[in-house]
Amino acid sequence: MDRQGPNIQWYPGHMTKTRRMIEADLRLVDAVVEIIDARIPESSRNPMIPELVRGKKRLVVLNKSDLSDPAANRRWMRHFEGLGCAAIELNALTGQGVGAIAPALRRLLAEKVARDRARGMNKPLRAMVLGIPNVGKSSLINRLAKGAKAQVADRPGVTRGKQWIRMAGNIDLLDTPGILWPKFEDEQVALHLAFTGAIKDDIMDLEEVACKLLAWLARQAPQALEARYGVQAAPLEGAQGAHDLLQDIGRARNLLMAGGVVDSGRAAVVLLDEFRGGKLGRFTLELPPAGGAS
Ligand SMILES: Nc1nc2c(ncn2[C@@H]2O[C@H](COP(=O)(O)OP(=O)(O)OP(=O)(O)O)[C@@H](O)[C@H]2O)c(=O)[nH]1
Ligand SMILES: [Mg+2]
Repeated sequence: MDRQGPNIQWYPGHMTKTRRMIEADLRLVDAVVEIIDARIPESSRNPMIPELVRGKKRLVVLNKSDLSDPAANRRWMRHFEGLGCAAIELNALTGQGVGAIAPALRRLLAEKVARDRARGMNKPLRAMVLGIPNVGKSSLINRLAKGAKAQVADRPGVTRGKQWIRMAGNIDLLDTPGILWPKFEDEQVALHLAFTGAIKDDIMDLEEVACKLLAWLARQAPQALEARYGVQAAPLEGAQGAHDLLQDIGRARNLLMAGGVVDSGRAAVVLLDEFRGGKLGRFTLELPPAGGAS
């Protein structure tokens, strides 16, 4: 359904063009459904969003909430509600949480609904999906499209060639999402995107990413590493410690090359795959600032 995949190279000209397209689409809608990755709510947002969508009501969808820590999901929802947004948890793969979207949008737009009603109108509310690559935009749109009674036909004049999906609750959703770029320049952000699989693996040094992830896990949840791989994860002493731990994991999984040398490249792939798939547990890498909204 998307025109662009996750391989986008975000050069400045492309960013400007994308931004203009999103600005044009924003004029057509009453609200924005901003999808973020519940494991990395900060890193999976484009920092420009608040400015870009100013004046529009915003529903923040914490997607992939099956992979993140449930208590952290609740904290993040309170955080976004404190900023005046609506917020829900979603698993776009199973559809869990999808039924909460239309009611949340109607509550968010209650004033507009009341205004329309006072004028004797019952116009559909209109919304669009926004998010960085790989957060689950297509999964959500496909799910909503399946649940919809019919694909809303092109309505020339009103929508200028756009396709809409009519959802439950008298809501029309633009069928193409706005794709924004994450903030790659920040090293911490880039790593968190890499840990969760939002950055293509072939542009990164996977062993380095795996070692950084191991350092984080050894601090936050050594027992998860110990339980899954039977390794001693804590205490971990610096970069060499992480590298040794990756070797231990490779050995535990029998990922050996000729001469019994551990294939640390394959060990890195295994660790990252299993972490991203939730096999080590549910983790949230970023928490909202303490003390409420900021
Ligand atoms: N575990 C889990 N995986 C999900 C969820 N939502 C999406 N995914 C997976 O995440 C990956 C990306 O999902 P898409 O729906 O293609 O994401 P997108 O935002 O459309 O990505 P682009 O088109 O690349 O911008 C796919 O492998 C999905 O199966 C979720 O709630 N939980
Ligand atoms: Mg997509």
